[in-house]
Amino acid sequence: MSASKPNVIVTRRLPDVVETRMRELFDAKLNIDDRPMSRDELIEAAKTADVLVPTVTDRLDSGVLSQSGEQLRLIAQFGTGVDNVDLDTVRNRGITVTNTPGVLTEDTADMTMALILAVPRRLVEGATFLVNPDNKWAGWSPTWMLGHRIYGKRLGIIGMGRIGQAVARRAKAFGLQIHYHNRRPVSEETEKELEATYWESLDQMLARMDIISINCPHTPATFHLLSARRLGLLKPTAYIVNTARGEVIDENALARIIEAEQIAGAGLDVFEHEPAVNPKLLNSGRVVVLPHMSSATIEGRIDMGEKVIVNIKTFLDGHSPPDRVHAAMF
Ligand code: 8YV
Repeated sequence: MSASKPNVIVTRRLPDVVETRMRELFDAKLNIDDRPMSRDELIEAAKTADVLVPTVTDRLDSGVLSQSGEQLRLIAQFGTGVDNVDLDTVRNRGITVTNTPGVLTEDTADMTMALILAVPRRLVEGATFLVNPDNKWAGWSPTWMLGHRIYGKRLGIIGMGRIGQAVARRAKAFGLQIHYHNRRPVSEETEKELEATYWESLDQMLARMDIISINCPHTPATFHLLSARRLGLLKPTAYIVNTARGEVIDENALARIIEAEQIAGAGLDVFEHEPAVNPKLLNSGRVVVLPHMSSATIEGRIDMGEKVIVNIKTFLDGHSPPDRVHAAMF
């Protein structure tokens, strides 16, 4: 690495305060237009950067990373999920990867809870009805716009890490019964606090839940974890909420079962082929769709940027960065 300021390439526009600090500390190449980089531009960036700061929208697969320059030593992801980065290739090339865990936990859990409320209670349907000039509201009616109660229902959380637990805390306060599936049970203390029931068998849990929330990372092991077969285990009255990664659900299979009314509905913030969304999901009255915005708060994005800076600084100072990613974590 050169003795002058390190060459840090940031692939997307970040909050002003973060970019200002990056300019002070590094020879920062910023993306002021915020146009997502093409594959060729990513390859060029990997060839020239000392540090690369990508986001979820940058696919750093082995084809891109195998062309990286000798000087690329750190990929400081702006985000918690690192499924856009081929971790085998980075390990083989001795490149360190860091992420930004913790600072988007509460915001993501808030949005998950918002979807858990919005879908069964038909919130978007109701809100858009009134503002559509084609609709004439005839006034209150005892049988109109009826949704389903969430109080007392069973919530099955898939992935009981930081975000899963933050969802559980909120959901418990709303009177939901907490169930979860995870690689291993959480501590007894946490289970007690959340009054949570562990299901070793995902299949068995799915068949008994009223609402499913996906809160696990996307890894080779969780790709299409909710396969067509598993989606078929859900009760016809069940809802699915996904604020994690679209790839965890077989999106075509989900669209089919929604269309066939084999489940009651879904709340989706993430999609398998973003920014594309299966049109059947867009046009279904029983699905609430959001454009990947669960962590989209200005506070969260500034905290994420701060974490990226601390990870870069510590790494460049010769220390182990606080949020170093090990493949085994995912
Ligand atoms: C971010 C996320 O918006 O951090 C993550 O894993 O999914 C998001 O909330 C995005 O990934 C930033 O790269």
